[in-house]
Amino acid sequence: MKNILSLLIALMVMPSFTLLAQPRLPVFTGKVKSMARKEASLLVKTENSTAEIYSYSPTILRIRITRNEPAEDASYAVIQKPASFLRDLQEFRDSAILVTDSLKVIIHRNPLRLVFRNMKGDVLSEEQPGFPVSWLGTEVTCYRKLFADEKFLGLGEKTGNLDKRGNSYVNWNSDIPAYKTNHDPLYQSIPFFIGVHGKVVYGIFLDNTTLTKFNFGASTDEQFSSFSAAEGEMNYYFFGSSTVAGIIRDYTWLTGRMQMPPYWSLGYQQCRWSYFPESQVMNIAQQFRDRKIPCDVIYLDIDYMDAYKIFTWNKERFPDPKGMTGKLNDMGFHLVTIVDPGIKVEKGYFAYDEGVANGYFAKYPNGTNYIGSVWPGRCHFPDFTQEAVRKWWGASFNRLVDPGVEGFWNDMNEPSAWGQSIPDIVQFGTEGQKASMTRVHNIYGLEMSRATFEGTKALMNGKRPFVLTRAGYAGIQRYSAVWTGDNEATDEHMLLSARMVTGLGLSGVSFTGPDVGGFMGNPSEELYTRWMSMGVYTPFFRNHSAWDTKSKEPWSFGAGVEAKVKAMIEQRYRLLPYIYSAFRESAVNGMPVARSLAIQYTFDEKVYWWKYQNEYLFGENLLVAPVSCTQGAEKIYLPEGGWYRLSTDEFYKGGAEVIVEAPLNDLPVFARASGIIPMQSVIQHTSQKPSSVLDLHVYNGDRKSAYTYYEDDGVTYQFENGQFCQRMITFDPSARRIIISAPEGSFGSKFTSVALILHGFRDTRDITVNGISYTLKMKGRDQWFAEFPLTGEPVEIRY
Ligand code: MIG
Repeated sequence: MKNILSLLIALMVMPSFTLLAQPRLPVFTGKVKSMARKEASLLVKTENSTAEIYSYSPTILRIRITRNEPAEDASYAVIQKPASFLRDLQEFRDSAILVTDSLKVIIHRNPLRLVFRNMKGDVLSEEQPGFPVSWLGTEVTCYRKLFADEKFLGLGEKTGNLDKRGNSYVNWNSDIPAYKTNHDPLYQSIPFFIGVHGKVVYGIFLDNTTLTKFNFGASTDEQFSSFSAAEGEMNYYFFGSSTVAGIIRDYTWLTGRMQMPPYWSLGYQQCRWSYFPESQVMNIAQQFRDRKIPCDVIYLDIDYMDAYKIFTWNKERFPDPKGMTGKLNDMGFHLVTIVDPGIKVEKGYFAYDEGVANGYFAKYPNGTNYIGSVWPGRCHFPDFTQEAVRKWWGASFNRLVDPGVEGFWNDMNEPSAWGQSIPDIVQFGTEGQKASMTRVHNIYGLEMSRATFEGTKALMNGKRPFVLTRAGYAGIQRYSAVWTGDNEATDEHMLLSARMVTGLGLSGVSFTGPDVGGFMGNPSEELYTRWMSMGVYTPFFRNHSAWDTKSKEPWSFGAGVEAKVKAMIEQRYRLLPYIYSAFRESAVNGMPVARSLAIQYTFDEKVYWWKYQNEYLFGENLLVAPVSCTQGAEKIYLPEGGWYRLSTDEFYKGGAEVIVEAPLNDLPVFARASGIIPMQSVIQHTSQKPSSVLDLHVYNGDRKSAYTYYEDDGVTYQFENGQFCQRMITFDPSARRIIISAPEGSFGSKFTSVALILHGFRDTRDITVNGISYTLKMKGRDQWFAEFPLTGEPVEIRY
């Protein structure tokens, strides 16, 4: 009776029945009724909505539209606040214009519809005439004009083409073992894309954690694109920087950037489901050292635990974890262990007892803890949206950190439970801040990774933890590296991985990679070899495979493959000074380590061609052209400029399609003309000191160039206090001069001299270094070098 009464009262005070009734037709924002200028925003009231346009920087705006008064303003992704970059509002009869130093927003009044222009007046993007923003039930959609030549990039970890035009995508973090190469959605939700048309670019980030959909002109007769969210606010950020790199810089300023990972995590990593017991782990480690194949990391998958209980060890398989990690560390290995979110329902298990006692688990609306089954059997799931839970989870890592684990692999955090359908009514949050699974699902992995990163960082006494995650949301780069889940040992997956990694890179996530060699199934010798060679040029280089597959360590395919793969991994270690500098760039300005050609060659049609879309830049000066393992030669595209084949120094003029040889031991990789690439001697692991000579490769070209070399201790956060070594290296061909600046920062470099290796400097046999003459020695077919000391002084080389 009481319930019926309260329902009646609720119905009477309800402003309209639209939310109760079955939605039949869309509701539009409607006509503008008022506009009010605030410090960092413009508030617009319309017939059916409240809209607010905020500025975050001259190139970053935010549009927030709600049916009712906006609710509390919170974001899991955004770490910045609005600031006053809006100039005065110009009001006209049918429209108004809001201006920053870089952008103009035309606000049409009937109906409310926004058009974004740059200062030159070019339209960057506009809401669809006739039907801009509308609701269908709780789902809110923004329709936008589709330009005839418009391309769509980004959206994070997606399958499909580099240009996502003509397709639609869904964001709902999903555990899809052995996913097909066109499957959607997968593990990550990054509702951010970059549009390219005419000579302009723009970016849009829909910051809504519910199920979101993006339609890039699929089935719309080429008229419009759209994006929508299942419930909550139409809340999108508009990026108006004039280059793709600028948009990525702005997006990663807004959602945060990667912190410098430990140097060892850039080395080669060996994983398998699962290495156990301890003797097997030690055997694998020993084989790397005996065979002199460089390797830094070994992984323990779920079988190291006692009955899959998180933060426990199986005492039979691993009787002395600390002793084992000690031995591994002595051999130059770092240990990474897996953690899953599911906490086994078992009285007496500390994580279960503590979680139940403190109310740390996700619940049904009646307050009982949700149970889903996963590896340990019946499990509860920590509510990572609560700070107290994140603290508790983070502190629990002492059971791994104390015995010496340094890397933490967050799996199954979509979250995944057997059946893959956790009910929507499962609730998170404390009183007053509760939210259902519909809103929490896509940020569960982000918040788990956050708890893991913050917790382990606090426990590791100033050392950098390495965190790896499968699921995530926009901003995941702040806490974790990402691997692309359960792929298969096929050529298609290997080539797709290039697009997934570069797609993540376009979306702010730089430290990424696939299971090299393929997780499911057994690669042929050829596929294994080719994929390992691609792994060298992948930010996260880890070989991993499922429990029912054959061994995939570098020696598992016989001596021939082993010799090739060993040489490849050695190349990875030679390149570490270059790779580390590229990571630094990601940490500083968000530029990904693996860069789609669309970042630098945005308006070159060929980079989007089906045949060339897998090519990417690895760091600033290397171009990688992935080739299937069945081909010994391939037609590739080299963008404008000049390119030297890394393995042969053969020169190619850019802006051309060329056929190149691609034997299994020589992936087509090219150094950019005028490019600078620092390298070092081969080491067996990153705790080993390379020779004190830094190999500085300079590739001749007609363009002036500058390269930033970066080094620090690779272990601690002391670089934040100035303990780093950064040098600007400039190459000026018209002045015939190379300058290595004096080091910035107080870190003493491992390198005390430089071997300057000149490529393509045909007639140069003598150089001067700070006025002293050196005669070059021959190194390779077209490589001449001289070695000289590197001190705290700048170095001027003339040739
Ligand atoms: O249900 O921990 O993607 O990398 O080896 C499978 C076992 C659970 C899925 C991960 C995979 C890992 C596996 N895990």
